[in-house]
Amino acid sequence: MFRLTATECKMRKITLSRYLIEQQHQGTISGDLRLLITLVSRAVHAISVAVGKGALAGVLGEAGSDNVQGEAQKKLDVIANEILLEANEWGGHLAAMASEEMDDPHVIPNRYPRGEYLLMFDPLDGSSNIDVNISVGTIFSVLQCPEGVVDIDEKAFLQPGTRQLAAGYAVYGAATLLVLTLGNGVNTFTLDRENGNFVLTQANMRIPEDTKEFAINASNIRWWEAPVRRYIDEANAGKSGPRGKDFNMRWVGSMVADVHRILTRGGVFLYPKDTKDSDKPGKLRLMYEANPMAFIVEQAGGAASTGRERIMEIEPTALHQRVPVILGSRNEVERLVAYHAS
Ligand code: AHM
Ligand code: MG
Repeated sequence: MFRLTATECKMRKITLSRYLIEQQHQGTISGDLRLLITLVSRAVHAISVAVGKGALAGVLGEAGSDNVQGEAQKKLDVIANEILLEANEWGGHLAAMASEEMDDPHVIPNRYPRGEYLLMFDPLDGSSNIDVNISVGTIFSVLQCPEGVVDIDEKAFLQPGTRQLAAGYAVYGAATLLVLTLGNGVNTFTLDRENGNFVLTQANMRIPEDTKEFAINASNIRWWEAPVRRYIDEANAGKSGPRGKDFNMRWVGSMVADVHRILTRGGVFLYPKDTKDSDKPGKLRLMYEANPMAFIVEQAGGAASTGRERIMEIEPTALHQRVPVILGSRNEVERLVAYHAS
């Protein structure tokens, strides 16, 4: 496993293309998986341009439609979804795609060659932040299409997160970042806006095991279950409480931004099960939010759980199913799991 400082990365100018070619030579990925990640990165670049133009391109505001979860779609949700579909449809590497913004999977049309991979994405995560100019992102996950499946439907996608071959997210923030795991560590690439290249800027990222920072939407406190309430109460008690240290809290409201902070300096992110709506065991979606983030966090030495089970081991039952999410610094996640067990 290689470790480079930011300066070394800059000096060596390892582009995403070069990184992927080297991974292919080492046998980590196939040529088709390399193409898939390359095309996703092109889509990320295009979405970054659209997000960056904002009101100038008339892309802010509501689309006037709802997605399958009954949430109002933003114009940029729809645009980002289209960009990802178009970028990935023709390459011959995919069997189908699924998205937060589409009720059913999009099977590759007959006019294009069909490949062996399945791509899932949340095209614009945190899109409620888009109109107020706060970071948003894209999350994606890659699975193998089960052998022998010809008529692809939702069932082909219902595989546990442990089967993911690659996962990543983009953050459209002050800089546009692409964070990627191919199952052998986590690397961050920064978009060089002058030439369109993604350049490796943080290699082999590791999440500190301990933290003094948590991320949760505290306005939901009245619906939290006892273990979560206990954890947050103890953290808020600070130095004189059972944890013996003061904690800080951050909540961007875009999972990509909150997770990226945790990947960079540690912390724990919670969107836990609560009693607000008994039909929803959490807010975040398993297949294209929780699983890819869990894969990345585990690859960086962190942990990801619902509080009751490891996220990546959940046997999915529906494409758009929701799950509780607790992820980040390993020791804090383990503490929360222990609180749930007791
Ligand atoms: P989205 O995919 O529709 O944008 O919803 C997911 C987002 C996450 O990015 C974020 O962590 C969470 O919803 C914020 O929820 P809340 O507004 O309840 O704080
Ligand atoms: Mg989302």
